Amino acid sequence: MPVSKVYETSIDRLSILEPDGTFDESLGKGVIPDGDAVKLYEHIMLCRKFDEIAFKLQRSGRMGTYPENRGQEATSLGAAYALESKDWLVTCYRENAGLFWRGLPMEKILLHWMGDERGNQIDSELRVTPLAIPIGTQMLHAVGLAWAYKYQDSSSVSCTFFGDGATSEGDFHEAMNFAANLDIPTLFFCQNNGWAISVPTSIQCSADVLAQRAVAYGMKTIQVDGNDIFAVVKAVRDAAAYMRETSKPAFIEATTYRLGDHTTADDARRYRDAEEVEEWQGRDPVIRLRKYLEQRDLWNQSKQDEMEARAEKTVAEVVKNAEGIEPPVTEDMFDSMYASIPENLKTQRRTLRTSSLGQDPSQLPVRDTART
Ligand SMILES: Cc1ncc(C[n+]2csc(CCOP(=O)(O)OP(=O)(O)O)c2C)c(N)n1
Ligand SMILES: [Mg+2]
Repeated sequence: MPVSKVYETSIDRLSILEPDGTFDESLGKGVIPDGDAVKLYEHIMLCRKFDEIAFKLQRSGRMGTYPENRGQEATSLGAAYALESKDWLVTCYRENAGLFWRGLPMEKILLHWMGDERGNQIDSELRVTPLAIPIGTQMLHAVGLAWAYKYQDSSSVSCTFFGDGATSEGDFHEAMNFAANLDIPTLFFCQNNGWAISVPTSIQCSADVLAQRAVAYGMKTIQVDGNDIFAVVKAVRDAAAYMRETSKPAFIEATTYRLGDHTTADDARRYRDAEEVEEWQGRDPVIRLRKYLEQRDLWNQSKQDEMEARAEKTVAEVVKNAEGIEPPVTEDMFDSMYASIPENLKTQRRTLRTSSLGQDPSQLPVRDTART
C-alpha cells in the first residue's frame, strides 16, 4: 500500500515592532492609534511601579509573597486592549497589566497577595475572574463561561491566560478538547516565558513550539512576539473576530520572558544564566514601545519624569488603601470556597483557633493516662 500524506500544516509567527524600534508599517498601520499607544506605555510604566512597590512590601514583611510581572506586561495588556468589555478575562497570576486596564482596582491584587479574601471579591460587571494559583484550573472556567454565553446567544467571548508549564496539565487538555469539540469561543492565550519556575519549556514539552498543541485539537493558532504589543493586539483582535464569527476557539502562543524571579520565594539565579536574562532585557516591551513613541515625537524625558512621579503617587495611595482597611476575618478562607460548606470544613472552621488544629475535639482519641 502506498504511503500518502494525510496532514500537513505550518504555524505563522507575527511580529510588528522589533526590539530596536523598527516598525512594520504594512502589518502595523492603524493597529494602535497614537493616543492609545501613549496610554498603553504609561499603563505599563504604572504596572512597573506597582511591581516595584509590591516587591518591597513583601521584603519588608507586609505581604506574603508576590510574583513580579516585569517583562510580560505586553501580553495581557495587549489582549485586554484588543478585547471588549463584554468579554471575560480569565487569568492566572501574572496579568496585572491586563486586569488593571480592564478596571480592576489595584488594591485587589495587593489584598490577594496579603492573603485577604476581599482581594478575590470582584465586581462581576468587570468580567474578570479572581487570580488562579492552582495551575491550569482557570482554563476550564473560561470554557464554561464562554459556553454559557453561547447558550444565551451573546457575542461575548472568554480569554484565558496561562503559562507554558500549564500546557502540561490535564486541565489544559480537557479545556482545549471541550472548546474545540463543542465550538466554544474561548481564546487560549499561552504566555510562553520559557520557564515553569525552574523547569525550562524544553523539558516539559517535546514539541518545537507550543502552538502545535492547538493544531492537535484542530484549533486555529498563531505564534506572536509577546513583547511586541502591536503584534499581540493584532493577533487578539483577529482571533476575537474569528471567534465571534464562527463560535470556535483559538489559540495564541506569545513568546515572552519574566525578567524577575518566579515569585519572591524564588531565586532564579540558581537556574537561569545571566546571559539569557541580559538578552531578554534587550527585548523588554517597554524599551521598544518607548523607542516607537520617541521616533514619532509622542514622548520625551520630561513626560517620562512627570509620569513616573504620577505613578509613584498613585501606587502609594493604593498601598495606603489596602493597608488601611480593617483586618480580615480568618473564617473568610472557608466562607469563600463553597456555596454550602462540607461538614469536615465546618469543623475546621469552628476549631480554627483551638489546639485541636481543625479536628473536632469530641472525635479525638482519648489519651490513655493510666500508662503515662
Ligand atoms: C496544580 C499546581 N501544581 C503545581 C503548582 C506549583 N506551581 C506554581 S507556579 C508553577 C509553574 C507554572 O509555570 P507556567 O505555567 O509556565 O507559569 P509562569 O509562572 O511561568 O507564568 C508551579 C508548578 C501549582 N500552583 N498548582
Ligand atoms: Mg512559564
